[in-house]
Amino acid sequence: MSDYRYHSVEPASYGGDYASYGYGNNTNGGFNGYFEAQQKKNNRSKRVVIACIVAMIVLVAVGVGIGVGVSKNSHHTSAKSAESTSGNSSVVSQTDPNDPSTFIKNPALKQSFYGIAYTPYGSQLPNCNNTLEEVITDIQLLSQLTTRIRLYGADCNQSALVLEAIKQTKVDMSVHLAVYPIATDAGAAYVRQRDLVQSALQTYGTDHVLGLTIGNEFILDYLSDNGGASQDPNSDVGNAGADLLLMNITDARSMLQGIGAKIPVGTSDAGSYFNTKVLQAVDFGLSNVHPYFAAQAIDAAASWTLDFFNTTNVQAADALSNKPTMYIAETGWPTKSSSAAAASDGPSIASVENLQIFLNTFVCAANQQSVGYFFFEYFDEGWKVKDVQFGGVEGWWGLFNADRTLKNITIPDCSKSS
Ligand SMILES: *[C@@H]1O[C@H](CO)[C@@H](O)[C@H](O)[C@H]1NC(C)=O
Ligand SMILES: *[C@@H]1O[C@H](CO)[C@@H](O)[C@H](O)[C@H]1NC(C)=O
Ligand SMILES: *[C@@H]1O[C@H](CO)[C@@H](O)[C@H](O)[C@H]1NC(C)=O
Ligand SMILES: *[C@@H]1O[C@H](CO)[C@@H](O)[C@H](O)[C@H]1NC(C)=O
Ligand SMILES: *[C@@H]1O[C@H](CO)[C@@H](O)[C@H](O)[C@H]1NC(C)=O
Ligand SMILES: CC(=O)N[C@H]1CO[C@H](CO)[C@@H](O)[C@@H]1O
Repeated sequence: MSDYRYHSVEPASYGGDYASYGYGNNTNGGFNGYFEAQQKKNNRSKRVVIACIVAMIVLVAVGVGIGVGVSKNSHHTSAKSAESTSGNSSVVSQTDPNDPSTFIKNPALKQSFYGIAYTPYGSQLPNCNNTLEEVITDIQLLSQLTTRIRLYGADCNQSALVLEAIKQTKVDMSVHLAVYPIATDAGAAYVRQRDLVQSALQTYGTDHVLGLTIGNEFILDYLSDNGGASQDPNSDVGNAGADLLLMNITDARSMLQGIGAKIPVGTSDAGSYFNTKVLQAVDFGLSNVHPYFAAQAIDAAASWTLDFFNTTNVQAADALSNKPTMYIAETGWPTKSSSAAAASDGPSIASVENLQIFLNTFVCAANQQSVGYFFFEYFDEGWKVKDVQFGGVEGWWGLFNADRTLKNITIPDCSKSS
């Protein structure tokens, strides 16, 4: 069973395989990797639109921030370089407005999550409209839910912003830094982000760094762009993609060695897309496992996720001599959709009630089974939310809304049992 899934070659066989769990007739192919691949292509073509919207939102946000006297003087120019600053006091209160470590905890938040997936708002080229203020607010909130977060890339100085926010909030938080290489840019994205990671590590050290992830769905994307996502990750095409990724993994290791940073190096991919050569070269693998895209009904979602991860990812990694540690890179449940058509995937239905059920059934069970996971995700990604055209469920996976208010959910309380 695990081999079948791990080596599946046709979208139909994924659908069929998921159907073997009792949820057949999956209308869109039942295959999260393929779905994500399509979404990404759309995303790329919409980048300019997104950038404009993000710029607009941040402009408004900064305006409001000044209006309510949230922060210190000259907010505009100090936003990205301030030595000491504070978060958004309309979301998180601080007893000392100038000391982010004095934030007041929200009793509704419980430190029950192994980890949470996080991208600081606006951390996207070309605009880089992220701010330390916003990252501080995020870290204040995230630290009440978990002690671990993962990033997806390093553009727009996000590694340093996160490490600076951890420093100023003085919270118990560690981060998987990441580099998001692109197979078709001759290594430009890789080098740009590697250098940002290096600089952040040189400034902040590794005390709050769990590891460095090279690649986000690199093999899935490579297959999608070179013949289709239905190909085996260990096919010739998959191995050609792996050779590219391996160059960057090797380079990242020598960068880390060069600065004396002893942290593990890994990669992240969709659950069925781990190439064996890549797994043999990493210390850890982060696997996206999405019951929603696998057309799971909510009542089966948590057990399906844990079983898929165990049989497909953990067992494949255990069979290798280097035995990379596997984590769930993303799992979660969307609360709504920007289009009615995407609001369900077979028996999977996007709703707040179903997110609550997934939280209730997944979080404490995964903790008890010692499964390392990064819940997807911290908040709704506002810049995607605005684009109803390609939106679907993409922008609606947050525990928090885009404005950082908690959704109508109860956070499970099982921190002591993990
Ligand atoms: C602070 O949070 C409020 C409420 O979520 C939001 O409306 C406002 O834009 C935020 N301000 C900044 C500067 O992020
Ligand atoms: C990156 O962020 C850190 C922390 O806020 C800051 O000290 C540094 O100046 C920033 N670098 C760039 C290039 O923006
Ligand atoms: C990173 O990988 C790309 C291919 O994706 C390759 O062209 C580039 O040379 C690599 N760079 C380094 C420094 O490893
Ligand atoms: C994972 O799979 C192995 C082999 O089938 C099994 O022995 C183990 O109990 C499973 N672990 C969990 C947590 O399901
Ligand atoms: C919040 O969720 C609860 C439980 O599902 C429900 O009874 C209540 O109506 C919801 N409140 C809002 C404002 O949606
Ligand atoms: C609000 C804000 O800071 N907007 C900026 C987004 O990024 C572009 C490009 O750097 C700037 O021109 C905007 O001012």
